[in-house]
Amino acid sequence: MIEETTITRAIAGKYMEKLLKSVESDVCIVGGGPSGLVAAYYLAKNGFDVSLFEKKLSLGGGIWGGGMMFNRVVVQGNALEILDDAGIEYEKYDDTHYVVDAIELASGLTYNAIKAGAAIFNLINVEDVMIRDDRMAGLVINWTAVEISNLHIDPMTVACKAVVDATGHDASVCNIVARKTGKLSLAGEKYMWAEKAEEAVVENTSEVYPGLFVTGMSVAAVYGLPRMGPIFGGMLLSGRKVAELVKEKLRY
Ligand code: 48F
Repeated sequence: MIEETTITRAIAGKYMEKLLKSVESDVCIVGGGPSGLVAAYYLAKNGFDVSLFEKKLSLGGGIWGGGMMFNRVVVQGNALEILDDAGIEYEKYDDTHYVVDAIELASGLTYNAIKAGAAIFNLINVEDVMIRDDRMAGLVINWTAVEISNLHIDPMTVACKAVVDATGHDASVCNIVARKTGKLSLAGEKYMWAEKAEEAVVENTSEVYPGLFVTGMSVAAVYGLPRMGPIFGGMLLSGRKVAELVKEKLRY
């Protein structure tokens, strides 16, 4: 027999279980766009406790709309391995460019991150950070609905050993750390130049403050790199690289 109150108990109880487990994680990823989801996938697959916080209802960030609402994106050949790992299909356009269905990319990366073991929370906004002894110690979180409705409600906190800023053009976490510590400065994203941007984003994916790593378009915001539009290989490769960097860091 179906009981409405059982449904309530099941949802509330299981959600709390997941949230309580994420009060302390190895890695907190902020933002569920392509770079954050790829980072979550590789870190979880390597056995790390990963919690990912996304402020919007859906995961996938800037993937869904493709280029100008044509829901296809381009990925270059050197990133196909990541699509293969995720079981996402692509079609060759020429020797450099491959075309991917934006919906399949967004949902495929999300599905794989969850299946690898990452705990994903949507509708939660990261509004501040915790720092101890000049090192990232965790995040300050609140419901996005609280932010939108401008309610005066205090947030809560989660602890972790490393934070990944995967918030895209906003570079939200880096901006907070810059403003509150004075130990990081953001050069700001530059004009469109896809070829240069794609390479530079991956090259500059790095730890920018002790325990704070940057991936995806946040890298461009921190290092003053050009933008690239609807080509996503750099985002995928940056996500995989940041997972490697965090893995190395947490080993010691
Ligand atoms: O913007 P987004 O897709 O970031 P990305 O992984 O990829 C960029 C590309 O989509 C595209 C591009 C390159 O081809 O130019 O724009 O760098 O995803 C970032 C996610 O972070 C969420 C935001 O809603 C989005 O889904 N986000 C931003 N700030 C916060 C946040 C925050 N403070 N708390 C939680 N989530």
